[in-house]
Amino acid sequence: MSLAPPKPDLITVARPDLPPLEEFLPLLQEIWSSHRLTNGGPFHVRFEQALARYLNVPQVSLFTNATLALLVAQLALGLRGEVITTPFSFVATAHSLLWNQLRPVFVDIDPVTLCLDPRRVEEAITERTSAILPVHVYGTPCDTQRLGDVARRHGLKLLYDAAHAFGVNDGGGSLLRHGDASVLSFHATKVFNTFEGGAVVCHDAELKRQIDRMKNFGFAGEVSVIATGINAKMNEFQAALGLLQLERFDVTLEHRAAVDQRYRRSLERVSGLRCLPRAAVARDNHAYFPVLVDDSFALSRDGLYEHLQRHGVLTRRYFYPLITEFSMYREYAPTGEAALPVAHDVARRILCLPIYAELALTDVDRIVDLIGNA
Ligand code: T4K
Repeated sequence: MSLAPPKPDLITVARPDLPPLEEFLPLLQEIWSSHRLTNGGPFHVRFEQALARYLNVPQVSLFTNATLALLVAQLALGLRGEVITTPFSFVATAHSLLWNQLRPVFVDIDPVTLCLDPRRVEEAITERTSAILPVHVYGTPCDTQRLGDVARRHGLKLLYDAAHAFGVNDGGGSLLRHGDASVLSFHATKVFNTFEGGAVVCHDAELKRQIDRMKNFGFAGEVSVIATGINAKMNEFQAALGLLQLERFDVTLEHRAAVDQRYRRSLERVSGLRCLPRAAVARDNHAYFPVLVDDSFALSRDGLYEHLQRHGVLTRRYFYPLITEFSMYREYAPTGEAALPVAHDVARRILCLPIYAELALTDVDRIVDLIGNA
């Protein structure tokens, strides 16, 4: 399989991995012939089963995107009142709570993993808390053991936003086996894409049945609606692409790993810039390449962002501003001693460099040279 890139003028932070078009056309032909476009058609069935096998997880429910998957998973898990979550994420994590009339309680992150700090989680639990919603940021595992302990001791649901964590194996198996459920994103910018898409992974067949009903308007059979569900189904085009993407994912990861390794080696000579430590996992997915810009670096983080942009390299400040900085979350932002010092510091210094399977190592060298000469 060739991953040779058409040379883009600009280097963007992400670039969707796609199979050769000629491999997709026969699947489109099947869809055209069957006229089955959505509502759990044959590609949906095949992709759901193939995904469960590939990820080695018991239950998978496909979605049209991760935001709706988060929303439905929370409904199916029966969350109420307050949910403890992270301010250092894409805004969809918190938006899903507000759409469900749940109150986000933001606590600080761990300075090494940049995921929710379990100690801060435990301090924030009240009698109104029903769940914890951590994020495996950049595919780095949260402290799943301690979060699991906290959830068990306090009788809380544990729902992981695993939008970045497709294919990560933490040594004991898929990272997605932790908690009551995990939500994946297959958006174009993600390590595994189905144009747009997502999934809920869980252990329990009954929970999957509920989730499947909720993503299909609440239908339980042809003439029975048992809940106020929503339309969040994955269509046949997405599912057909997903089947092809699964076949190439291992190769995609090898290319990403090479990019990751090149950055790490070359950036060693640049002072004032720190790569995040490699996650201690059996299989990383190299979903992002974040660096922290220290005050000792020649430019501020925003200065470096602009410098690279002027040279055609479009980085992103994932995740700046913090979710708590957006107007609809200000009322939930903690103040005083609980005021999220680690998250604020990281959001001020973080920069995600381009990483994707087709990124040439010579382009990585060019990006590092641009950084080194800033
Ligand atoms: N939870 C977490 C933790 C998440 O990070 C996300 C999404 C979600 C939940 C919700 O998942 P979904 O509902 O989306 O499945 C992107 C994505 O839109 C978003 O999915 C993602 N997180 C977030 C981290 O990043 P933007 O605004 O940065 O995307 P955009 O359009 O600026 O794309 C970045 C670069 O990628 C572009 O400069 C060019 C390249 N690109 C992008 C697209 C869309 C392409 O080459 N082709 C494309 O089709 O948000």
